[in-house]
Amino acid sequence: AREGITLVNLDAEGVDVQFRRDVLRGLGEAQKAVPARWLYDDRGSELFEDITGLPEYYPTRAETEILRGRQAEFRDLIGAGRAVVEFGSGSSTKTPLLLESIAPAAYVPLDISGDFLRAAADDLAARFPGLPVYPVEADFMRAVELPEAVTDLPKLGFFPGSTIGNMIAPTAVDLLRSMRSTLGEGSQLLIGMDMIKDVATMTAAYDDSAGVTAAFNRNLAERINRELDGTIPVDALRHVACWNDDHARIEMHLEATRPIEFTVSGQAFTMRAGETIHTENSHKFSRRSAHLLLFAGGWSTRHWWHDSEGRFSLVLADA
Ligand code: AVJ
Repeated sequence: AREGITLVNLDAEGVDVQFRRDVLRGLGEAQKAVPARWLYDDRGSELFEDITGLPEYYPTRAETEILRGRQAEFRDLIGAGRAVVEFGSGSSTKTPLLLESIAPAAYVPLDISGDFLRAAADDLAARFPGLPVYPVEADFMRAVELPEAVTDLPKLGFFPGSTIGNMIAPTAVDLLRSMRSTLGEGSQLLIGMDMIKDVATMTAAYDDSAGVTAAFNRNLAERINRELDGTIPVDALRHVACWNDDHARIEMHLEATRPIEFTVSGQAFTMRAGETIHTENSHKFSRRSAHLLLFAGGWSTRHWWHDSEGRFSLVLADA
């Protein structure tokens, strides 16, 4: 982490001030909305892990299929000896598949949460004895100074999971540009992007029959009640996942099933029946829109891989 930057800011009562600010501001807007990052507390991260195993949630399986099936091609196009810089603390299945295919010189996971980061880094170091691992606690939405040990190595950025799809275009472009400054001239980026497909498949992935995604979404309201002294009647909030065709994205909302009133940190709010809180966007891409977004962010696409059903892409791009 860079000096002088506090990643999590707690007030005297131990309340995350950024969380409170985002929630109070977001609930005050005409279309109520809370930034999606707040879905991922411990419980939310646990529920997301469960989501990745659901029959309807194809992205994780599709991306893993590519990482498993194309290892020889990664070796040819990326080559050995790079420092792999992962944006996010890494997944126990995806990251090893990449590392074992390209024989990197170092692994640098970047994450805003030190706890997840260190756990994932220890895990990885144990699986790859001899691979130097340099975890960096940082907000990768801004340019990050990498450890000195990797400055002279060529870099490969790794950003799987179509996490880029959570951002609206201007934020995504800012991030891609930050990644480019973090990684430097001559670097490569391997990025997962979920593709536009039939609406039923996309919608089902965010509205599973077991109700795990609904629990994940509702956990945000529970978290507000837990951490911000909220009185939201969570039982009056229904999980909604819908396709927004103009923006090519799945949106998650929490919809009031009846008129409700509640307080958060002492501030009063009301919702009409049918009114929603917008909780997440998950943008889907065509080859053209993906190429355009990457290009706007300073990256030229070099190679595309997709799974056997054409649902998900891994894109290799050059700085
Ligand atoms: C982890 C952000 C990529 O958008 O598909 C899954 C999150 N939300 N189900 C996605 C998510 C609901 C996921 N990302």
